[in-house]
Amino acid sequence: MAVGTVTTTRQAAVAWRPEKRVTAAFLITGLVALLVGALLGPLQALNYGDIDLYSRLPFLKSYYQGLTLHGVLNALVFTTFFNCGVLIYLPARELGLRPSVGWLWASYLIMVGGLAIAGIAILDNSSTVLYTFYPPLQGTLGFYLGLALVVVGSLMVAAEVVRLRARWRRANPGKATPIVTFMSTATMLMWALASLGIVTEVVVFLIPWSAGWIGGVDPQLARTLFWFTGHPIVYFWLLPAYISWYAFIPRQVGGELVSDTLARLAFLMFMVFSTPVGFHHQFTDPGIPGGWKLVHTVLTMFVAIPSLITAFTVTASMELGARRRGGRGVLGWIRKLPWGDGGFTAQALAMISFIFGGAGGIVLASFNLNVLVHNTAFIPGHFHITVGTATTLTFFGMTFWLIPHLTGRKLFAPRLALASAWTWFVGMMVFAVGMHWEGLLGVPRRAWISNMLPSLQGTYADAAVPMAITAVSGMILFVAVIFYFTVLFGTLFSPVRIEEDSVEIPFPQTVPAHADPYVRALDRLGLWFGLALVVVAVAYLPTLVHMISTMVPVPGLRLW
Ligand code: HAS
Ligand code: CU1
Repeated sequence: MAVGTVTTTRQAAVAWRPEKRVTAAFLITGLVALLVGALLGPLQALNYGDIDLYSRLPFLKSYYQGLTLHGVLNALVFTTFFNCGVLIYLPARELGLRPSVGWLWASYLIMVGGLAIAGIAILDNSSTVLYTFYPPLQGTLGFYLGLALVVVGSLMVAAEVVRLRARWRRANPGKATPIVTFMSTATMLMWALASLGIVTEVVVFLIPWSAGWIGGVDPQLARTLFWFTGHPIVYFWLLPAYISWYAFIPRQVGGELVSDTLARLAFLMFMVFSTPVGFHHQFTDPGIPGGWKLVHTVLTMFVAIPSLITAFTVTASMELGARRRGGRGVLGWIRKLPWGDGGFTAQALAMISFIFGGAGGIVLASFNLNVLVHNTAFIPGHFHITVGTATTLTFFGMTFWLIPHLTGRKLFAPRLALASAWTWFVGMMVFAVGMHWEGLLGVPRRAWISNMLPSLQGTYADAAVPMAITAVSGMILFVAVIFYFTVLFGTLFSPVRIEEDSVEIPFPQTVPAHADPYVRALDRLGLWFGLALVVVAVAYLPTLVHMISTMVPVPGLRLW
């Protein structure tokens, strides 16, 4: 396992125990949510293989209820909890500054309370509104309130990250923020800005509507506010993975981050360009002028640039490490990467999946290609190799060192950990092939096709091959889930104790030159945040103002 440069004495390790406990609580809660959500995944895949198990389940009423649970737990809950854990703990350790543990526990409890309230609303089938909860589909108050509490808790953690960096800066005037802290703060600031849409949608409209205080909601406005957050949230899922790729992977492969400056620039570009692009989810929505859709398309291409930067910087950093380990040849160096280490391999496979996920995203961002596949199985195909693999598999890789680090327990069955990474990767890639292919044949997303009316059966007969592929992928992923969670719980309950902090955080060795004028300019996060606000205001305000002034509120519908 890679080692870091942070000096860790036994005393220091013990002193950090309160922070470790709260971090572990965030991570484990997120991972348990993932486990429940992921166990429903194979049922979703079988539905696309025209095999209906949902009708036979005693505890779920429909495919749609299962899909709501799957989407909310995997996309919203797992990611938010996991991110809150790592985005506060890693900077705190990098800076050597203790965050307020009481504040973090309060944030955690608010989020868990929210999760419980929303969970009940989904499980009792009162809120089968899918993870995008578009009005006029109407869930119960508990669903919206619960999700709001999860967001509130995450913003409280964001505030603590910002506060931590401010404390460090006061004590270290003129110095550039260490890179993990820089990236974590930029990510949280991006999330704070991004969350304005969903907070407005839920607090101003959906909570009063579901409580019966207002009679209707304008679906168009609600969707627009949703996607204001719904696009940048995908970077909230991705950026903690990028932190690992930039800051930790180079050390784990024996290399170095080749450009600290480019890495920082990438994060700033995410802060500025992540939010003003939501219309690329609404190309087919009426009520948004074509010109503004075009602006969001152009800005979407801008937000792909930091990912392209990442692809080259991270590959170069890994190549450096592989060549130091004796790698030769144009591509021969790849063999010298530590493929026997599950922690590395999970993340390398995550990167490979993202080459395809990212390319698919760029296809989707083009208006004329988007209309061919919008609302088809192509879209879940895309997001299972972005959030489902690039993010999730990277998080798996991180847990293989982070959970032992936090809990002082030895990683259980490292070879099984490695196997879980490969099985997840293969399962998701096979799933993606099936779903993208089905999408091209017009198979819709979010459809209970395995339970269609007899008169409609056979509608998707020409998609039989990709549908079979999707069904098979569900089985592979089921095995991957068993493998990964055996490793996780095996570690958590392992009787084999190791010295705390003996698995160190693989912080990068390089520190930026403090006098470097570029790094100092990049370090002015407040200024960049201001710029982000301006860009978002320009991209959104004209359309939002018009929508608000022409609102057509409609009452709620319950179609399940
Ligand atoms: Fe997306 C829909 C466009 C990235 C997630 N996306 C979705 C939905 C989700 C999602 C969940 O424009 C569905 C929402 C719903 O339910 O309706 N997406 C993009 C674009 C990007 C993109 C342009 N998406 C993501 C990421 C996600 C995510 C990241 C989650 C984490 N997406 C769209 C559009 C839609 C959409 C449309 C709407 C579709 C519709 O009609 O509804 C870009 O950010 C992608 C840029 C990425 C790259 C790839 C860079 C590659 C890297 C890997 C490096 C590899 C290495 C290999 C180093 C250009 C960084 C090393 C080699 C070794 C040997 C190890
Ligand atoms: Cu998007």
